[in-house]
Amino acid sequence: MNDLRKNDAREIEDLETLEWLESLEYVLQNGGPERVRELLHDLDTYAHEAGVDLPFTANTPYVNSIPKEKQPKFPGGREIERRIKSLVRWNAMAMVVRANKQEAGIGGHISTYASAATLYEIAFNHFFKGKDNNSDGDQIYFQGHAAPGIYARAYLEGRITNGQLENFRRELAKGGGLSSYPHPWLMPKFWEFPTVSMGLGPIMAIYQARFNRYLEDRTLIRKSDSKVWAFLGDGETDEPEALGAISLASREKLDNLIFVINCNLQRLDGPVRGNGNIIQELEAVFRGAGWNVIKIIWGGDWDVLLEQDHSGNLLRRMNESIDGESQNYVVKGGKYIRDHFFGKYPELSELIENYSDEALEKMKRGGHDPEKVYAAYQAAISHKGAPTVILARTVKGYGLGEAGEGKNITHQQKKLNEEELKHFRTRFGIPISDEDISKAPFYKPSEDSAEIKYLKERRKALGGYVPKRVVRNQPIQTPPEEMFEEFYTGTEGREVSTTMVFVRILTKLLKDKEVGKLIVPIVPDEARTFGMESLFRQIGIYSHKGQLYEPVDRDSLLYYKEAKNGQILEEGITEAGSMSSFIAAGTAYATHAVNTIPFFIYYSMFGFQRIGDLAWAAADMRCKGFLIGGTAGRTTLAGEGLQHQDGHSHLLSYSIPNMVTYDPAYAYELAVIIRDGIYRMYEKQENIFYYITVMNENYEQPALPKGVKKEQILKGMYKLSSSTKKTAKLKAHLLGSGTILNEVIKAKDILEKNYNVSTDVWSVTSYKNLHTNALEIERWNMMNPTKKTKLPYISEITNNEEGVFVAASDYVQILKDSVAKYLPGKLTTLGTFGFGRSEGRNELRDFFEVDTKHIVYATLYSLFKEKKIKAEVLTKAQKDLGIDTTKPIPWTV
Ligand SMILES: Cc1ncc(C[n+]2csc(CCOP(=O)(O)OP(=O)(O)O)c2C)c(N)n1
Ligand SMILES: [Mg+2]
Repeated sequence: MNDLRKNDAREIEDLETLEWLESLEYVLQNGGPERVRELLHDLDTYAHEAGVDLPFTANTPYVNSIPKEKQPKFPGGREIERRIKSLVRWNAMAMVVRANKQEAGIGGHISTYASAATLYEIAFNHFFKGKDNNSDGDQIYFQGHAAPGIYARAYLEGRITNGQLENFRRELAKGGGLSSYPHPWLMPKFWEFPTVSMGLGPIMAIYQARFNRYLEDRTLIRKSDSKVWAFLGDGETDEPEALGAISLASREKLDNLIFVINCNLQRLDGPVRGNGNIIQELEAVFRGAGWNVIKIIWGGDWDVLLEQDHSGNLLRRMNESIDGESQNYVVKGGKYIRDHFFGKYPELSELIENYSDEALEKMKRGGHDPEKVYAAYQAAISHKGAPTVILARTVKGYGLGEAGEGKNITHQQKKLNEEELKHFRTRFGIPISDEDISKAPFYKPSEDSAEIKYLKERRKALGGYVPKRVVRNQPIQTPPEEMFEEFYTGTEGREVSTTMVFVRILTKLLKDKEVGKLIVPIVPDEARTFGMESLFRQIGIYSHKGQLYEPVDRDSLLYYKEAKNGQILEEGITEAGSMSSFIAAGTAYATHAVNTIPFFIYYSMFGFQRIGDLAWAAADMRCKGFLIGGTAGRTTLAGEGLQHQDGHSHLLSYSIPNMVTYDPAYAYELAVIIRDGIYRMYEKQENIFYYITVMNENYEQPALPKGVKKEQILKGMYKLSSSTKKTAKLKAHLLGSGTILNEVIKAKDILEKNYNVSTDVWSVTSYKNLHTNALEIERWNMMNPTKKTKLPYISEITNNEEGVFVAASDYVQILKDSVAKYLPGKLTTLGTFGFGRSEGRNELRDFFEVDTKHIVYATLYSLFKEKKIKAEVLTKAQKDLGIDTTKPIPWTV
């Protein structure tokens, strides 16, 4: 085809398009949107039948979801809100710049908040609900890196002092400072939700919204119109946790949940999708999952152009945009926009003929237009039956100008030179003189200024300042000792596992008048694994919809019962989701003033190793509750092998400072620990949470020995039995935990009978407790050299003992090594360092060298090293005990 004919064809096509569009417009005017929908559906069917393969798309065009005609009237004062926002912008920028002047490299982020200012300010002035008058308010997950803006607003509100602002990122400075990011642990009266480890905010927000429903359905709180808001970055959505649970939110129809994704099209290094379009991509993902999606892409000034464009080319051009190119429109200015965006089609060049380059440059992205943002939020809070996501297009580093607006380096920008500061000041109209500008001073108008008055009035009308963490719960009464007494008496010959004991304790707690309704059992599709299926029927599985079907096992006693007031959170196979539920339930004492007590039971191997960062976030949030690591221990879980056998979760739990950790062996230990846990967390209101391992090995559960104090069990170690062999020359102390305590007891018998070693047995319930207590005492001694030296608990109880010490457990050696120096004799440690194996229990214990014979042998070797016995005894023992000295090193194979 020659060029002339090509042009003709193009013209005809354009004409054809125009005719179709005009017809559609006619139908829209006369028949309304419903008729348009019908018609398009029929066209679609017709094309399909004619063999035209229309590609599936979950996308709508790249325009605002709410057309101008549907925008509600903006109720606020545009001008005053703009001024307030400018002040927040300035102070947020100044706090980062000043902090980096004081100490280079202290960090901080300017550009994230700069892009999100309108998104936050509209919410602060019109939507976020506070907690005044004992209301629960909204739960707001602020984007971690936007923290400077949130502080800057609190500064204007009079909640944060000049000094604190000055000490941003200097928390140890005199007078106190501000934490870099939202950390309730560090600022417990301010921040509620830690969000800076990206991806955790969104998933926690989803489960928070669902837990709010759970509390309502179980009548633990009143129904309210509280919302959960999660603000996140567009780059953040690449985290699997960010989008991994979105279908739960739509399935559960969580219309109390709003995601606001700040689509500044950039992350740290560069564009989120240079060659694509992140807004369209996210739209498809969320729409596909059943969310209500609201896009705010273009500011109001674009509406004028859209109305004037009859060629359809503006929409076409918008749809063609890829993000890498859009970024150029920010960085390269008006001329570039004219040439490259509008210049592609002659009709579009014509359309903007009367616009100056500067005017083109100033045309806003939707996320910077208060009226568009307001309209989106209004639509979101009124939407029924599905969660809403708002995809707001913004400019990263908005307002920074040459200093980094839209540039790839903008995320890391922390310093502004004098010219850049002046530019910022002038652009946002901050009354700071040229002389003062280089210092980047904070600026706050007087209390009776229109700005401060307006901002305070708005927050008052909305129920008080946010963010704000308030703890309003009343302590509860710990269940009485009698409830636990059956566990102190032993099972009298009956063999049961500590998992079964745990389930029995849980069942009793659930029946308790006081705490029963507060217990929240959480399982990631493992209730049957842990023998908890009787609870299905007894307390029901929570489902907002109730049970719409007859379960196949309806005739059985333990049928799968779902109910609106069900108590179990059966999360399905999502440890991250279950942990998020645990966090929502374990922090409800603060969020809702309800003392819910979560018990999250899971395969211990799929705990910290899998969701360690969420456990860290829980710790930061002062979360309470019990994490129960089931099928724990590297050698108790026969057959399962490398991916299932856990010998190190206790080591991982060491790393969480406020986590109390136990590896109990017996029913009475477990009962004492759980009761004390409830007491410490919910009566004494300590900011701790628990990790307890339970095992699936059956054995007789002994009675609480006379003379053993519960307090010793809690401190982490007590003497289980003293040797009756008082005259023997050789002395040993065996320390055992969990199921391996049974191996230790068998070892004692052999040592006493065959080797004439007087042997005492100690049960160690928590190496972590012993270790942290020792650290504390040693530190005290060091700080108080003139005072009487104190003894760590472990030293105190072993002080007068003689002989060698051997410790064995189903966990890695280093746990036991952590207490070695506090014992009066040499400690030999046996543990399970290495990859698990598919094998039987006995073979595994032999492989890892934690079985009876290895404990006996290690004890003899220790006595030999102390020169208490001869080498020949060892050589003989190897043979008698069946120690294979040529076997491979367990952690190398
Ligand atoms: C889990 C995790 N990984 C990496 C980081 C480091 N990090 C901080 S901000 C950032 C880029 C954020 O981009 P985006 O989510 O788009 O937010 P924006 O600042 O653009 O609003 C990165 C990689 C982090 N905070 N958390
Ligand atoms: Mg971004």
